[in-house]
Amino acid sequence: MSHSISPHAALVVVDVQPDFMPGGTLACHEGDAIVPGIDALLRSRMFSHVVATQDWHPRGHVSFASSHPGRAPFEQIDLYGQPQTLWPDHCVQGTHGAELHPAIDWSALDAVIRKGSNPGVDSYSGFRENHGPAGLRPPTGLAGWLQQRDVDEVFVCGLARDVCVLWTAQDALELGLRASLLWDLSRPVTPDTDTAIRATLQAQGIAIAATSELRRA
Ligand code: VGL
Ligand code: ZN
Repeated sequence: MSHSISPHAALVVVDVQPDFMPGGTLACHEGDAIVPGIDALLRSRMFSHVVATQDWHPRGHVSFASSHPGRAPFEQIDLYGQPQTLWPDHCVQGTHGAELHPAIDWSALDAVIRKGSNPGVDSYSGFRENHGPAGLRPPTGLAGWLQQRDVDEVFVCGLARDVCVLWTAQDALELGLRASLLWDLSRPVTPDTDTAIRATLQAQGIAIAATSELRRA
């Protein structure tokens, strides 16, 4: 299938940061393999709107296993009545691992949404925090940014395919946007999730797209 990129489509590049690369503190499987393709896609100027998200945690963030004595990375705890995976320390504000990846030319970026900066709440989706008072999950502003530009379709890529990329695409769909996940420009943090992720996307109506199928409108 070929996807023609309308002026009402946005590219959302999720969490392409050194800590999610091999050698980083929360490495995604082959995370570095997507870097040249994302660089080329940004340079192509194919999208009228380009947004990046940046995982941006303070030291001691609640999602870090190191903040919970006796707990190890990748264990789950109950947090505000919901499961929270505990991660290795990652994307600490101001560190090299938290930068937007230095091998990508980000000049085409229109906006950067930082997320996860609330010390007590995680934020997987680029659209809203994982929890909030009275069940109201605080929005990041991305929804309004897109809606005010008449965006009706998003293509989501980046890291991690099974966490922040997935949650961002799901929220886009919930907001009434058409959503596609650029499969070749994403990688998972947990290997062997590909089959389950594909099934989830298909069941929910999120398209699985390849960068090679993208065509200028
Ligand atoms: C992510 C786990 C923790 C992601 C961020 O970008 O997918 N995963 N923080
Ligand atoms: Zn994080």
